[in-house]
Amino acid sequence: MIANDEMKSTVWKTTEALPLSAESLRMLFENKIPLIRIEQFAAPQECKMLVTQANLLGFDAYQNVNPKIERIGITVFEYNNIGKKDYFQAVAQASKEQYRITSASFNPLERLMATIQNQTGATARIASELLYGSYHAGLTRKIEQGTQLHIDYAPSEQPGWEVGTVVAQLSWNLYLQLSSNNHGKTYIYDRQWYPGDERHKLDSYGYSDKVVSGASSIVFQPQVGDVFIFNTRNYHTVESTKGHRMTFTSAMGLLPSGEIIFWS
Ligand SMILES: O=C(O)CCC(=O)C(=O)O
Ligand SMILES: [Fe+2]
Repeated sequence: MIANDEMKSTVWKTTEALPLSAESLRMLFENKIPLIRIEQFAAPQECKMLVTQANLLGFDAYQNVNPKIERIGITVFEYNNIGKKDYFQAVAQASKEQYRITSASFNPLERLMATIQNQTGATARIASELLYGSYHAGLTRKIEQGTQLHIDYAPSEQPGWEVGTVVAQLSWNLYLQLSSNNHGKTYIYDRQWYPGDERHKLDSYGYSDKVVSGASSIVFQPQVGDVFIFNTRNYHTVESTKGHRMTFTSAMGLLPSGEIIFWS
């Protein structure tokens, strides 16, 4: 039982990004470290080809999100309002679009799942439900005007979905295109979401700065080709960029069984 706000913060044992291993992944799920970095996960040319294909296909903006975020692919976040059945009906089309991007270069999700299985021994698979089948996993996303302070945590946001049964949730981003070394940084706070925080929610996804008052934070500046993984139950925010900022990303969660599932 959490007694007060103070106990919710300052739990990280380091402020450094660690390389991927069974141990670092466990500590990230347990929120004992802020960040895992996989350097040179993809070659610059591989990233460039993904960017070209994504721009050819064209992006849609997230619904009900300000400032604007663009993406190719579908999200459980948006289908919360539309309906679960509709999400699963849209999965096939979303996979087709993803294939049009990745077939010209490589599939970052498949590479990440293989890397995780090889380096940690965990079972990694795309999330699925008995009744509906496979989730969609993998967004090509442009966050160029920044984000609000937010969390991504299916147990609170998608309680009626199988992804809502994860015991911890992370996000991984492969940085495909960045414009400037001084903008578009990502901030992560040493402060996780608790149900009482809902009184500080501002709109469809943003929270007031009050929830992180007094909490320490880390900031990272990605390079093209890097993967960064962090715990999205922790409050986080992305700065605006002058120019382009494109990533390939999905959510990943730990099931009580120890399996790691991926979805968007
Ligand atoms: O683009 C980023 O650096 C992080 C975006 C984000 O909010 C997430 O992956 O959950
Ligand atoms: Fe996020």
